[in-house]
Amino acid sequence: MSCRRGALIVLEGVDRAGKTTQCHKLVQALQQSGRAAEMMRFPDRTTKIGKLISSYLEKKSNLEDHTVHLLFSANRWEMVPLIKQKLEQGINLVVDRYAFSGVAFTSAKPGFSLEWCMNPDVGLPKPDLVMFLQLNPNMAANRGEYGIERYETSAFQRTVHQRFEQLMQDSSVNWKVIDAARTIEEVHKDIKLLSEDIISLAENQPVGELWR
Ligand code: NYM
Repeated sequence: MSCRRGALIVLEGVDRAGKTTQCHKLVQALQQSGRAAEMMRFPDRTTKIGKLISSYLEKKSNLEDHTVHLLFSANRWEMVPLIKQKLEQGINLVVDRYAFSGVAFTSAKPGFSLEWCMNPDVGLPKPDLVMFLQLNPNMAANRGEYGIERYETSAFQRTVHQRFEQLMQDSSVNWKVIDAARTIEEVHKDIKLLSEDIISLAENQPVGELWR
């Protein structure tokens, strides 16, 4: 492989933390500075599996809790060939949610351990950087009414936040916590700097395997 690989950069956080806005701004900023960059998001609702997930989230269908967890994971695995291909082509991928959301949301349901939830995602391409947009769930709720999709309640989001805190104790993942309570531009500045640093570091290293 002659060309330098792209970096896999993930943004995580509870709903309303501003992930999607920041992903778009980061892709734009990287492109403007002459770097190849593309955005991806999970769930990717456009695939067959993604459509099942979307219908579940919109409460148009019911799925058993383990089953939907595995579908979210399968929705990431089905994108792995594309992820690897883009990274090898030198394209930096900015990803809106990844396996961490998968684990945080399912393990917020009763009876699901972190360990069980992590298993299906073990071995996914490992992000070079995971930025957690930290926003206390009360502030997130103040950003306006939650939507009508599944999981969009303050109580559930508080538990999700606790699960993210547990996941962030794992030092095998390159977590960076970003204070998301500031203005869009302030948050963006931090995200851009951290991303530029990791892009330079990652280009000479192979892509790792998550949680392995
Ligand atoms: N979600 C997202 C999960 O429950 N498991 C996952 O693996 C992923 C990636 O889907 N409330 C949840 C978190 C969100 C919802 O996300 C849809 P978005 O970013 O609103 O489309």
